[in-house]
Amino acid sequence: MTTTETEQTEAAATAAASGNAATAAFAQKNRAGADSSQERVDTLAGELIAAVHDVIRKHKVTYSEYDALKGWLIQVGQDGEWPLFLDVWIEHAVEEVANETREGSKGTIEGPYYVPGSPRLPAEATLPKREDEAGTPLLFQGQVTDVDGTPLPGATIEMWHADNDGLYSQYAPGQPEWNLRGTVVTDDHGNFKIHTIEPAPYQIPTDGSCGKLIAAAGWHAWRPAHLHLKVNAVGHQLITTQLYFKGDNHIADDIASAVKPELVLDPTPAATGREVTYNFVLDKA
Ligand code: MBD
Ligand code: FE
Repeated sequence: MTTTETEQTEAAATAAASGNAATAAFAQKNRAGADSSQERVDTLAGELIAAVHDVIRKHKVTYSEYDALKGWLIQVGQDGEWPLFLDVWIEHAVEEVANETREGSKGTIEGPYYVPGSPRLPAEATLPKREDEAGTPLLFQGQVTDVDGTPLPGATIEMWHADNDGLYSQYAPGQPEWNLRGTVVTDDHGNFKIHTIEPAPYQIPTDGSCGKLIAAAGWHAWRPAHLHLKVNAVGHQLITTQLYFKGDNHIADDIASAVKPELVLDPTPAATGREVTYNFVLDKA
């Protein structure tokens, strides 16, 4: 490859590149305890397959439609887009069940672009960003408490979000490794102040299998702009969540069905950019 070709390849954010990176990252995930009993697999796999049969009979699915499905499923794997597909269209139901009895702050889906081990930062910090990072400056501040109101010093707030082009570091070319990713530790009063920029809305890559499905079905490919968070403290339940911005065009029709009214921020103008306060309440472990 010539230098020019290499640069062009590296400059393009493609579905296959982000998909394959998300697939490789998932392979590294600690999935201890991911096994299920034979009885459980029998029930879940059996009922899922029966549900597919029901759709086929109800809509009289043809052989050409069956072949289109087969080809598409094969292509999802080749594009590395199984993490994207599952997290966009399936994860929200798993999250709903998992957090049914949670009393504290609302959670929502993790999505495909979390990376563990982001740089550890003090209670007031600026997320790693490029010198010329585009986007409206955002001050995101608040307190982490227990459900009984006790402040939680030393709680960790892992934050990751897209840049002003809607792209995530480590899943698109051109960003430093930990760009817009950090782990902030709350102070003695459980407080934190995170300086970052407002992310842009995220569009599902249109050049891959998920994009092909979206186009074929006449859907749109957008998620509202969002901040991803994992908040945790010793003796408490980890919360995985996302926060959105009031007035965003896709609050009401997120392709990933992950917006909840409690998760919509309404930042106010600040000296530079905007600022917002949001408090996290953690359930006991
Ligand atoms: C994202 O950024 C995201 O958060 C989800 C859930 C799916 C695709 C891209
Ligand atoms: Fe996201």
